[in-house]
Amino acid sequence: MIRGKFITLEGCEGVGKTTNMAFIKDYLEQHNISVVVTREPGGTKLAEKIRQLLLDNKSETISEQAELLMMFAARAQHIKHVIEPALAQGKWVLCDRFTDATYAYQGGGRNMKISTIKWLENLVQGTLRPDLTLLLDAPIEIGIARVRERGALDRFELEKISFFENVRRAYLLQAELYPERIKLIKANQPLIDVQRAITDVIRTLLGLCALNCPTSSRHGIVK
Ligand code: Z5A
Repeated sequence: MIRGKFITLEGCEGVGKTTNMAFIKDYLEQHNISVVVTREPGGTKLAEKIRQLLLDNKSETISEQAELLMMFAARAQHIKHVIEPALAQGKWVLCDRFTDATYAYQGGGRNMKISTIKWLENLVQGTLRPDLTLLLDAPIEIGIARVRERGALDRFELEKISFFENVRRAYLLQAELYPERIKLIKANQPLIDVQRAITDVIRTLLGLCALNCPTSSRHGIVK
């Protein structure tokens, strides 16, 4: 069985991650790829409970350390019960946020040590890293305005603009550090143009898969 690919979507609030998940899923399925769509924090019963605790803006104050550990506790469950089994079955996993979000929010936003995050990443993930990450990027004000239009704000969405500026900066640094894996998509353009840029990147990945694994062309992967 050929292992599936692991694709993650990242970016600050309101840049269009959720909107484009469905688009990417449809695009992959048109190429006869079986896709598992999931999200972080979340993806399993227990991890979704942790998500609720993390987003609740009425709970007791959550310490930075607790927040970081809860992200990785949820991730450990998600990897064991959803991500790894799907990849092993040859399915592709499309995940709304993953560990780049931890570098951005807990590292950039909360100013936690990168070495600590890296240590937890290695502990929880072993060698698992996304094959491709689409980083949707737009000026903070644009995403925040979109989210505010939607209504009630969660615990993260109540942070100050400076927090999100730091998050965005940390995301862009990740993209600089891992240019092979992280592809930057301009998200402050009409949706049709965002989706054209996403298609270009995914098509390249599909082409590479077909080259590295000639049998994959039988599954409809484009060359
Ligand atoms: N978090 C963390 O701290 N550490 C971690 O390790 C992880 C997560 C994994 C939950 O994430 C929180 O967890 C998150 C970070 C933290 N903090 N916050 N906030 P989430 O993914 O559930 O939350 P989110 O980023 O706020 O998601 P979102 O608000 O749903 O944003 P989005 O998915 O990127 O955007 P969207 O829902 O697709 O689009 C928003 C609106 O804009 C919607 O009305 C669209 O129709 C519209 N839209 C989208 N694209 C366009 C374009 N191109 N033009 C015009 N309008 C558009």
